[in-house]
Amino acid sequence: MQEIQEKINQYRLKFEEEAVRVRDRQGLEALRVQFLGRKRGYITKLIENLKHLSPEERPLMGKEINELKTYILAKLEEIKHNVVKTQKKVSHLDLTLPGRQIPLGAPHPLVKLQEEIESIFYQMGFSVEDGPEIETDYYNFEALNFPPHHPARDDWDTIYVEGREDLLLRTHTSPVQIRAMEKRKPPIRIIIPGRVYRKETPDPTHLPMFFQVEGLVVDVGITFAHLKGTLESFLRRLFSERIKIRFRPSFFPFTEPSAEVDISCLVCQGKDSRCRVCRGSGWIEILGAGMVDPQVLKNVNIDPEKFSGFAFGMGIDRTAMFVYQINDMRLFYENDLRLLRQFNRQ
Ligand code: FA5
Repeated sequence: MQEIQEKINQYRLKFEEEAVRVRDRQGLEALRVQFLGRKRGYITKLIENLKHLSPEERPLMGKEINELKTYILAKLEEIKHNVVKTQKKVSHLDLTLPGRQIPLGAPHPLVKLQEEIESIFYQMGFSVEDGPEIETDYYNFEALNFPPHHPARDDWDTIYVEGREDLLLRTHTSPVQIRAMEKRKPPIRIIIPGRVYRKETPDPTHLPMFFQVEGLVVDVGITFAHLKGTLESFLRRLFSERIKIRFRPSFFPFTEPSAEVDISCLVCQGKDSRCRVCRGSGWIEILGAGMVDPQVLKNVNIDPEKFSGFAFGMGIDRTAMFVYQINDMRLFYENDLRLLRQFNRQ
Protein backbone atom coordinates (compact mmCIF):
# COMPACT_ATOMS: atom_id res chain seq x y z
CA MET A 1 0.00 0.00 0.00
CA GLN A 2 2.85 2.28 0.89
CA GLU A 3 4.34 1.74 -2.51
CA ILE A 4 1.07 2.68 -4.32
CA GLN A 5 0.63 5.76 -2.16
CA GLU A 6 4.15 6.91 -3.12
CA LYS A 7 3.43 6.32 -6.78
CA ILE A 8 0.20 8.34 -6.54
CA ASN A 9 2.14 11.30 -5.06
CA GLN A 10 4.91 10.91 -7.57
CA TYR A 11 2.51 10.83 -10.57
CA ARG A 12 0.66 13.91 -9.32
CA LEU A 13 3.94 15.83 -9.17
CA LYS A 14 5.00 14.52 -12.57
CA PHE A 15 1.64 15.50 -14.06
CA GLU A 16 1.89 19.01 -12.69
CA GLU A 17 5.41 19.38 -14.07
CA GLU A 18 4.41 18.19 -17.52
CA ALA A 19 1.12 20.09 -17.63
CA VAL A 20 2.82 23.51 -17.55
CA ARG A 21 4.81 22.61 -20.63
CA VAL A 22 1.83 21.87 -22.86
CA ARG A 23 1.56 24.40 -25.70
CA ASP A 24 -0.71 22.78 -28.27
CA ARG A 25 -3.24 20.06 -28.99
CA GLN A 26 -0.58 17.41 -29.71
CA GLY A 27 1.15 18.06 -26.38
CA LEU A 28 -2.20 17.83 -24.63
CA GLU A 29 -3.04 14.48 -26.25
CA ALA A 30 0.40 13.07 -25.39
CA LEU A 31 -0.10 14.07 -21.74
CA ARG A 32 -3.55 12.46 -21.65
CA VAL A 33 -2.23 9.20 -23.13
CA GLN A 34 0.73 9.20 -20.74
CA PHE A 35 -1.52 9.37 -17.68
CA LEU A 36 -4.92 8.03 -18.76
CA GLY A 37 -4.02 5.79 -21.72
CA ARG A 38 -5.97 2.50 -21.54
CA LYS A 39 -2.97 0.23 -21.91
CA ARG A 40 0.04 1.95 -20.50
CA GLY A 41 -1.26 5.05 -18.79
CA TYR A 42 0.03 5.62 -15.26
CA ILE A 43 -3.48 5.60 -13.79
CA THR A 44 -4.33 2.36 -15.57
CA LYS A 45 -1.19 0.81 -14.14
CA LEU A 46 -2.04 1.98 -10.64
CA ILE A 47 -5.51 0.48 -10.94
CA GLU A 48 -3.98 -2.79 -12.10
CA ASN A 49 -1.74 -2.77 -9.03
CA LEU A 50 -4.75 -2.60 -6.71
CA LYS A 51 -5.18 -6.33 -7.08
CA HIS A 52 -2.02 -6.91 -5.02
CA LEU A 53 -3.58 -5.15 -2.03
CA SER A 54 -5.68 -6.67 0.74
CA PRO A 55 -9.50 -6.22 0.47
CA GLU A 56 -9.33 -3.59 3.27
CA GLU A 57 -6.59 -1.55 1.64
CA ARG A 58 -8.06 -1.70 -1.89
CA PRO A 59 -10.98 0.80 -1.45
CA LEU A 60 -8.69 3.26 0.33
CA MET A 61 -6.15 3.35 -2.49
CA GLY A 62 -8.93 3.10 -5.08
CA LYS A 63 -10.38 6.30 -3.71
CA GLU A 64 -7.00 8.03 -3.85
CA ILE A 65 -6.39 6.91 -7.43
CA ASN A 66 -9.86 8.13 -8.42
CA GLU A 67 -9.18 11.50 -6.87
CA LEU A 68 -5.95 11.78 -8.86
CA LYS A 69 -7.79 10.76 -12.04
CA THR A 70 -10.54 13.36 -11.44
CA TYR A 71 -7.86 15.97 -10.79
CA ILE A 72 -6.02 15.06 -14.02
CA LEU A 73 -9.25 15.09 -16.08
CA ALA A 74 -10.20 18.54 -14.77
CA LYS A 75 -6.71 19.89 -15.39
CA LEU A 76 -6.63 18.46 -18.95
CA GLU A 77 -9.95 20.18 -19.64
CA GLU A 78 -8.55 23.46 -18.36
CA ILE A 79 -5.41 23.15 -20.50
CA LYS A 80 -7.53 22.29 -23.53
CA HIS A 81 -9.54 25.46 -23.08
CA ASN A 82 -6.39 27.61 -22.91
CA VAL A 83 -4.78 25.93 -25.91
CA VAL A 84 -7.88 26.43 -28.07
CA LYS A 85 -8.07 30.07 -27.03
CA THR A 86 -4.48 30.88 -27.94
CA GLN A 87 -4.68 28.86 -31.15
CA LYS A 88 -7.73 30.82 -32.18
CA LYS A 89 -5.84 34.04 -31.59
CA VAL A 90 -2.90 32.77 -33.58
CA SER A 91 -5.07 31.60 -36.46
CA HIS A 92 -6.25 35.21 -37.03
CA LEU A 93 -2.70 36.25 -37.68
CA ASP A 94 -1.77 35.43 -41.25
CA LEU A 95 1.80 36.56 -41.63
CA THR A 96 1.69 36.03 -45.38
CA LEU A 97 -0.94 38.75 -45.89
CA PRO A 98 0.32 42.15 -47.10
CA GLY A 99 0.42 44.82 -44.38
CA ARG A 100 -2.67 46.92 -43.80
CA GLN A 101 -2.28 50.29 -45.54
CA ILE A 102 -2.85 53.36 -43.41
CA PRO A 103 -4.45 55.87 -45.75
CA LEU A 104 -2.49 59.12 -45.79
CA GLY A 105 -4.19 62.46 -46.20
CA ALA A 106 -3.17 64.57 -49.17
CA PRO A 107 -3.41 68.26 -49.94
CA HIS A 108 -6.61 69.50 -51.56
CA PRO A 109 -6.07 70.57 -55.22
CA LEU A 110 -6.68 74.21 -54.25
CA VAL A 111 -4.09 73.98 -51.47
CA LYS A 112 -1.67 72.28 -53.88
CA LEU A 113 -2.10 75.08 -56.38
CA GLN A 114 -1.69 77.70 -53.67
CA GLU A 115 1.57 76.04 -52.56
CA GLU A 116 2.77 75.94 -56.15
CA ILE A 117 2.04 79.66 -56.58
CA GLU A 118 3.81 80.40 -53.28
CA SER A 119 6.83 78.40 -54.35
CA ILE A 120 7.16 80.29 -57.67
CA PHE A 121 7.01 83.63 -55.87
CA TYR A 122 9.42 82.46 -53.12
CA GLN A 123 11.93 81.86 -55.88
CA MET A 124 11.40 85.43 -57.10
CA GLY A 125 12.17 86.78 -53.62
CA PHE A 126 8.63 87.28 -52.30
CA SER A 127 7.50 86.33 -48.79
CA VAL A 128 4.01 85.21 -47.69
CA GLU A 129 1.79 87.50 -45.62
CA ASP A 130 -1.48 86.81 -43.83
CA GLY A 131 -4.44 88.91 -42.67
CA PRO A 132 -7.88 88.66 -41.01
CA GLU A 133 -10.92 87.36 -42.87
CA ILE A 134 -13.28 89.52 -40.80
CA GLU A 135 -12.19 92.97 -41.86
CA THR A 136 -13.12 96.56 -41.19
CA ASP A 137 -14.68 98.78 -43.82
CA TYR A 138 -11.55 100.94 -43.57
CA TYR A 139 -9.09 98.25 -44.70
CA ASN A 140 -11.38 96.53 -47.21
CA PHE A 141 -12.57 99.73 -48.92
CA GLU A 142 -11.69 103.14 -47.55
CA ALA A 143 -7.91 102.87 -47.38
CA LEU A 144 -8.01 101.28 -50.83
CA ASN A 145 -9.61 104.39 -52.28
CA PHE A 146 -13.14 103.05 -52.79
CA PRO A 147 -15.44 106.08 -52.70
CA PRO A 148 -18.21 105.94 -50.07
CA HIS A 149 -20.94 104.94 -52.52
CA HIS A 150 -18.95 102.55 -54.67
CA PRO A 151 -21.21 99.65 -55.79
CA ALA A 152 -18.79 97.06 -54.29
CA ARG A 153 -19.80 98.38 -50.87
CA ASP A 154 -23.40 97.54 -51.60
CA ASP A 155 -25.13 94.90 -49.49
CA TRP A 156 -25.60 92.91 -52.67
CA ASP A 157 -21.89 92.29 -53.05
CA THR A 158 -20.51 92.42 -49.54
CA ILE A 159 -21.38 90.23 -46.56
CA TYR A 160 -21.52 92.45 -43.46
CA VAL A 161 -21.39 91.24 -39.85
CA GLU A 162 -24.92 91.49 -38.50
CA GLY A 163 -25.48 94.68 -36.51
CA ARG A 164 -21.99 96.00 -37.34
CA GLU A 165 -21.85 98.27 -40.36
CA ASP A 166 -18.10 98.69 -40.03
CA LEU A 167 -17.31 94.94 -40.00
CA LEU A 168 -17.49 92.65 -43.01
CA LEU A 169 -16.10 89.44 -44.49
CA ARG A 170 -13.28 90.67 -46.71
CA THR A 171 -14.28 90.73 -50.37
CA HIS A 172 -10.68 90.50 -51.61
CA THR A 173 -7.15 90.02 -50.25
CA SER A 174 -6.20 93.65 -51.04
CA PRO A 175 -6.83 94.92 -47.44
CA VAL A 176 -3.69 93.00 -46.40
CA GLN A 177 -1.71 95.34 -48.69
CA ILE A 178 -2.67 98.20 -46.37
CA ARG A 179 -1.94 96.20 -43.21
CA ALA A 180 1.48 95.20 -44.57
CA MET A 181 2.40 98.75 -45.60
CA GLU A 182 1.34 100.05 -42.18
CA LYS A 183 3.58 97.50 -40.46
CA ARG A 184 6.74 98.09 -42.42
CA LYS A 185 8.32 100.44 -44.89
CA PRO A 186 9.65 99.63 -48.40
CA PRO A 187 11.19 97.61 -49.87
CA ILE A 188 8.11 95.35 -49.72
CA ARG A 189 7.74 92.22 -51.82
CA ILE A 190 4.89 90.00 -50.62
CA ILE A 191 2.13 87.68 -51.72
CA ILE A 192 -1.05 87.18 -49.69
CA PRO A 193 -3.06 84.01 -50.27
CA GLY A 194 -6.38 83.56 -48.45
CA ARG A 195 -10.14 83.14 -48.37
CA VAL A 196 -12.47 85.91 -49.48
CA TYR A 197 -16.27 86.22 -49.44
CA ARG A 198 -18.86 87.74 -51.75
CA LYS A 199 -22.63 87.60 -51.83
CA GLU A 200 -22.96 85.30 -54.83
CA THR A 201 -25.23 82.46 -55.82
CA PRO A 202 -22.91 79.56 -56.60
CA ASP A 203 -22.59 78.65 -60.29
CA PRO A 204 -19.80 76.97 -62.30
CA THR A 205 -17.61 80.11 -62.23
CA HIS A 206 -18.80 81.99 -59.11
CA LEU A 207 -18.69 81.05 -55.46
CA PRO A 208 -19.65 82.95 -52.29
CA MET A 209 -16.35 81.88 -50.69
CA PHE A 210 -13.21 81.42 -52.75
CA PHE A 211 -9.46 81.91 -52.61
CA GLN A 212 -7.38 84.76 -53.95
CA VAL A 213 -3.70 85.47 -53.98
CA GLU A 214 -2.59 89.06 -53.81
CA GLY A 215 0.83 90.41 -54.74
CA LEU A 216 2.43 93.68 -53.69
CA VAL A 217 5.80 95.23 -54.51
CA VAL A 218 6.79 98.69 -53.27
CA ASP A 219 10.27 100.13 -53.69
CA VAL A 220 12.18 102.98 -55.26
CA GLY A 221 11.78 103.11 -59.07
CA ILE A 222 9.17 100.35 -59.54
CA THR A 223 7.49 100.67 -62.95
CA PHE A 224 4.83 98.95 -65.03
CA ALA A 225 7.66 97.05 -66.73
CA HIS A 226 8.42 95.32 -63.40
CA LEU A 227 4.75 94.38 -63.06
CA LYS A 228 4.68 92.99 -66.59
CA GLY A 229 7.94 91.08 -66.23
CA THR A 230 6.95 89.57 -62.86
CA LEU A 231 3.51 88.46 -64.02
CA GLU A 232 4.78 87.10 -67.32
CA SER A 233 7.43 84.94 -65.74
CA PHE A 234 4.97 83.79 -63.04
CA LEU A 235 2.24 82.85 -65.54
CA ARG A 236 4.68 81.05 -67.83
CA ARG A 237 6.02 79.04 -64.88
CA LEU A 238 2.50 78.18 -63.70
CA PHE A 239 0.91 77.30 -67.04
CA SER A 240 3.39 76.83 -69.83
CA GLU A 241 6.27 78.63 -71.52
CA ARG A 242 4.20 78.64 -74.71
CA ILE A 243 1.18 80.66 -73.54
CA LYS A 244 0.49 84.12 -74.90
CA ILE A 245 -0.18 86.87 -72.36
CA ARG A 246 -2.02 90.15 -72.86
CA PHE A 247 -2.68 93.18 -70.66
CA ARG A 248 -6.01 94.98 -71.13
CA PRO A 249 -6.72 98.41 -69.64
CA SER A 250 -9.07 98.18 -66.70
CA PHE A 251 -10.08 99.96 -63.53
CA PHE A 252 -9.56 99.33 -59.82
CA PRO A 253 -9.90 102.18 -57.30
CA PHE A 254 -6.56 101.36 -55.67
CA THR A 255 -4.35 101.04 -58.78
CA GLU A 256 -3.57 103.52 -61.54
CA PRO A 257 -3.10 102.57 -64.30
CA SER A 258 -4.92 99.24 -63.94
CA ALA A 259 -5.00 96.19 -66.15
CA GLU A 260 -6.72 92.89 -66.52
CA VAL A 261 -4.40 90.08 -67.57
CA ASP A 262 -5.47 87.30 -69.94
CA ILE A 263 -3.66 84.19 -71.14
CA SER A 264 -4.28 82.35 -74.39
CA CYS A 265 -6.86 79.58 -74.01
CA LEU A 266 -5.17 76.41 -72.75
CA VAL A 267 -7.86 74.20 -74.20
CA CYS A 268 -8.33 75.38 -77.80
CA GLN A 269 -5.35 77.77 -78.21
CA GLY A 270 -7.82 80.18 -79.84
CA LYS A 271 -8.67 77.72 -82.61
CA ASP A 272 -12.19 76.68 -81.63
CA SER A 273 -14.93 79.29 -82.03
CA ARG A 274 -17.23 77.08 -79.91
CA CYS A 275 -14.71 76.39 -77.09
CA ARG A 276 -16.58 76.22 -73.75
CA VAL A 277 -13.60 77.49 -71.75
CA CYS A 278 -12.82 80.74 -73.65
CA ARG A 279 -16.21 80.94 -75.34
CA GLY A 280 -14.46 81.27 -78.67
CA SER A 281 -12.49 84.39 -77.74
CA GLY A 282 -9.17 82.55 -77.48
CA TRP A 283 -8.36 84.30 -74.17
CA ILE A 284 -8.94 83.50 -70.50
CA GLU A 285 -9.02 86.25 -67.88
CA ILE A 286 -6.64 85.38 -65.05
CA LEU A 287 -6.06 88.37 -62.79
CA GLY A 288 -6.38 92.07 -62.07
CA ALA A 289 -3.33 94.27 -61.58
CA GLY A 290 -1.94 97.78 -61.67
CA MET A 291 0.43 100.38 -60.23
CA VAL A 292 -0.41 101.18 -56.61
CA ASP A 293 -2.40 104.45 -56.62
CA PRO A 294 -0.34 107.31 -55.05
CA GLN A 295 -3.32 108.06 -52.78
CA VAL A 296 -3.10 104.52 -51.32
CA LEU A 297 0.59 105.07 -50.54
CA LYS A 298 -0.29 108.38 -48.86
CA ASN A 299 -2.96 106.57 -46.76
CA VAL A 300 -0.18 104.48 -45.18
CA ASN A 301 2.34 107.31 -44.91
CA ILE A 302 4.61 106.16 -47.72
CA ASP A 303 5.86 109.07 -49.83
CA PRO A 304 4.62 108.55 -53.44
CA GLU A 305 7.28 110.96 -54.67
CA LYS A 306 9.95 108.61 -53.44
CA PHE A 307 8.36 105.17 -53.75
CA SER A 308 6.15 103.42 -56.26
CA GLY A 309 4.70 99.95 -56.43
CA PHE A 310 2.58 97.43 -58.26
CA ALA A 311 -0.11 95.03 -57.09
CA PHE A 312 -2.08 92.16 -58.53
CA GLY A 313 -4.87 89.83 -57.43
CA MET A 314 -5.76 86.42 -58.81
CA GLY A 315 -8.58 83.96 -58.10
CA ILE A 316 -7.05 80.62 -57.09
CA ASP A 317 -10.25 78.62 -57.66
CA ARG A 318 -10.74 80.02 -61.12
CA THR A 319 -7.11 79.43 -62.01
CA ALA A 320 -7.43 75.87 -60.67
CA MET A 321 -10.22 75.25 -63.18
CA PHE A 322 -7.76 75.93 -66.01
CA VAL A 323 -4.82 74.15 -64.41
CA TYR A 324 -6.82 70.99 -63.64
CA GLN A 325 -9.28 71.31 -66.57
CA ILE A 326 -12.36 71.29 -64.33
CA ASN A 327 -15.45 72.95 -65.76
CA ASP A 328 -17.34 73.59 -62.51
CA MET A 329 -15.67 75.32 -59.55
CA ARG A 330 -18.25 73.95 -57.11
CA LEU A 331 -16.70 70.49 -57.51
CA PHE A 332 -13.72 71.65 -55.43
CA TYR A 333 -15.97 72.00 -52.39
CA GLU A 334 -17.97 68.77 -52.64
CA ASN A 335 -15.22 66.61 -51.16
CA ASP A 336 -15.90 63.83 -53.63
CA LEU A 337 -12.88 61.54 -53.30
CA ARG A 338 -13.22 60.41 -56.92
CA LEU A 339 -12.31 63.95 -57.95
CA LEU A 340 -9.78 64.71 -55.20
CA ARG A 341 -7.81 61.45 -55.70
CA GLN A 342 -7.07 62.35 -59.31
CA PHE A 343 -4.72 65.06 -58.16
CA ASN A 344 -2.96 63.07 -55.43
CA ARG A 345 -1.72 59.65 -56.28
CA GLN A 346 -0.28 57.68 -53.36
C1 FA5 B 1 -10.14 92.01 -57.08
O1 FA5 B 1 -10.65 91.35 -56.17
C2 FA5 B 1 -8.97 92.89 -56.86
N1 FA5 B 1 -8.71 93.00 -55.46
C3 FA5 B 1 -7.76 92.35 -57.61
C4 FA5 B 1 -6.62 93.31 -57.68
C5 FA5 B 1 -5.62 93.25 -56.73
C6 FA5 B 1 -6.53 94.27 -58.70
C7 FA5 B 1 -4.55 94.13 -56.77
C8 FA5 B 1 -5.47 95.13 -58.74
C9 FA5 B 1 -4.48 95.07 -57.79
P1 FA5 B 1 -11.72 90.99 -58.92
O2 FA5 B 1 -12.99 91.37 -58.28
O3 FA5 B 1 -11.64 91.06 -60.40
O4 FA5 B 1 -10.51 91.91 -58.37
O5 FA5 B 1 -11.33 89.51 -58.44
C10 FA5 B 1 -10.08 88.93 -58.74
C11 FA5 B 1 -10.22 87.49 -59.16
O6 FA5 B 1 -10.99 86.77 -58.19
C12 FA5 B 1 -11.01 87.28 -60.45
O7 FA5 B 1 -10.16 87.44 -61.57
C13 FA5 B 1 -11.50 85.87 -60.32
O8 FA5 B 1 -10.48 84.96 -60.67
C14 FA5 B 1 -11.73 85.74 -58.83
N2 FA5 B 1 -13.15 85.85 -58.50
C15 FA5 B 1 -13.89 86.97 -58.46
N3 FA5 B 1 -15.16 86.69 -58.08
C16 FA5 B 1 -15.22 85.37 -57.88
C17 FA5 B 1 -16.24 84.45 -57.46
N4 FA5 B 1 -17.44 84.84 -57.13
N5 FA5 B 1 -15.93 83.14 -57.35
C18 FA5 B 1 -14.68 82.70 -57.63
N6 FA5 B 1 -13.68 83.50 -58.03
C19 FA5 B 1 -13.93 84.82 -58.16
